[in-house]
Amino acid sequence: MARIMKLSHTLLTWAYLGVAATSMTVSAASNNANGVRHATKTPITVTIDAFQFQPDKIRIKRGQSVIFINKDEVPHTVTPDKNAHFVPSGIIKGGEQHEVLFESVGIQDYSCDFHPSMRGRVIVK
Ligand SMILES: [Cu+2]
Repeated sequence: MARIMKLSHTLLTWAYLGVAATSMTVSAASNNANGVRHATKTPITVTIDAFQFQPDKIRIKRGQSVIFINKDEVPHTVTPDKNAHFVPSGIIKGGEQHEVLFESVGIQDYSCDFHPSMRGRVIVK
């Protein structure tokens, strides 16, 4: 009997850890600027700083999202190239952020509408 109690305690502990991990993931995803939550995995952060995407090349999994944080004072966009597949960010004002969900595998290149030399790449597996 004692052995069973100990086993169930272990299971409960794992269940609790599972819940904690899940709520951490949810709170990370809820950082989305517009409050919409789609991502099934913990988002990755890309900073826009001094007219550069940092890092400008990342690898993620399908269904994962990227939060672009604009640390500049001017607006930027994350706009897919013609052969890329994700929803354009629209204008991200200075000091604001935007979450982009990547649902298609492959190389997803993007640039800023206002500053075409600002380019980045997301490799989705
Ligand atoms: Cu820009």
